[in-house]
Amino acid sequence: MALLHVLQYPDDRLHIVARPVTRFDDRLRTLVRDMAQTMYAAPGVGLAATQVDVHERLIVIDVSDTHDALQVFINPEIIARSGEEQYEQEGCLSVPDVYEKVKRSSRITVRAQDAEGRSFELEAEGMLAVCIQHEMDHLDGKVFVEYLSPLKQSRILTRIGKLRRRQHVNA
Ligand code: K1U
Ligand code: ZN
Repeated sequence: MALLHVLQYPDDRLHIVARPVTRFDDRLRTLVRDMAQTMYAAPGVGLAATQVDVHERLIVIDVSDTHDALQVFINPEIIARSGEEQYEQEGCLSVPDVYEKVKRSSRITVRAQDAEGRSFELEAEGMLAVCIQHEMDHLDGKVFVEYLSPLKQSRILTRIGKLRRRQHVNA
């Protein structure tokens, strides 16, 4: 198993639209394992392949308190949305230390495949629904801060720039 490098915003590679997974082979299962290990180590509750510079439609999620309920979604599609849209606080391993509210569907039905290529459907609400929508945005090249106002986005970019310069000086 291996820890993968997580791309940091702003990085143009975070805007690449991922292509469908077509081969359900050992390479894919190794990628799933490495992504899960990277997510748990971060720590985070989700990770999209885009964030580790692999532009294929694959996400891993574990929103359990016990970190033992890994969910893998390959070629995920939202096939139904219901309930009110709600603002929930989000974070992102590609945008460290930024937590902002984003409006999302409160209840979704997802169709996806598992690591063996078997198709399944799942209804999700709460944190799982938020996380699936956030990770699926990554597969479409969208980072959650892009839902925020231009002013907030520019403040975030300024803050990230200052942090990077400080890290560079201290390196
Ligand atoms: O970068 C990512 O896409 C992962 C992201 C997922 C997410 C979190 C919250 C709302 C929407 C999507 C994270 O995991 S950020 C880190 C985080 O939220 C967390 C870290 C440790 C414990 C609990 C949560
Ligand atoms: Zn993210």
